Amino acid sequence: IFDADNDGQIDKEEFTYCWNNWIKTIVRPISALLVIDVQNDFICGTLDIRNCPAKQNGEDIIQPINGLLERIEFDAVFYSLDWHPSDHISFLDNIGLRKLHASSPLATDEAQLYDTVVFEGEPPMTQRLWPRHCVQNTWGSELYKDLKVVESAVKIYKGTNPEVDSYSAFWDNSKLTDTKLEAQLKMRNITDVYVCGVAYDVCVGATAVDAISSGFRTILLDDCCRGVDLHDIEQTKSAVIKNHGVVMDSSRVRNMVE
Ligand code: VGL
Ligand code: ZN
Repeated sequence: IFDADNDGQIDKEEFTYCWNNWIKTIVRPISALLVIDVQNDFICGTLDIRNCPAKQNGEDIIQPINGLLERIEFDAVFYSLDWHPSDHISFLDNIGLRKLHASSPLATDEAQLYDTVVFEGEPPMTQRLWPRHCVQNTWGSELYKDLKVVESAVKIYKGTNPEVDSYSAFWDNSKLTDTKLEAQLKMRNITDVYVCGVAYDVCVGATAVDAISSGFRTILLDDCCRGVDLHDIEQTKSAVIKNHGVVMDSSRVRNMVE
């Protein structure tokens, strides 16, 4: 904006007028917060991340996430829930229910928690094995009790197909079925997606990478995430940065309205 009456400067009043009357309409980001899998089982239940290699504590993210929800007016808030049937493929104790493929690095009686095996299928299915967690309609699958849940929020359920795991809140791991999250975001004209939750290097990372692929400006909120493995957490951050996403702390998030 060039103002010939004022040495090319525009004064604050004029800028405010322009911002309120048309710039904002054109360029204001429309933002959504995605809160990924902040459920009892990951914070204090069967897949408590305090027992995972990184020894992080999921409880640490509750205050920063609640603070963000109190301080910032997001245009939309989504909570994803890992929502498995009892016979889900990712549970170590279900390994006997399915046949392993010849290419599996481990046999049925060798596989341990967190190991990766390959199940038979078309195509064969690579799967990491987890303790039984987030079984539909159990205490473990409920959102953690101290997490603030905003009224207008939308819940996204994932991992409901027993035969395929689903880390991203957008797609299952085979990219066969989507959760309708992308359609919900596009329907609301969302441009910017803020991502937080657990596990940093599993579901949060997969969701952030898919958000970038779907064309959203994507901000990963580092202090609002806790994960399984320190090396994988570093890889998650690098992948987001390499794909032109942003990794930052929630203290730097500002309201864009007014
Ligand atoms: C998750 C492992 C298995 C997660 C879900 O929410 O990050 N991790 N299922
Ligand atoms: Zn799961």
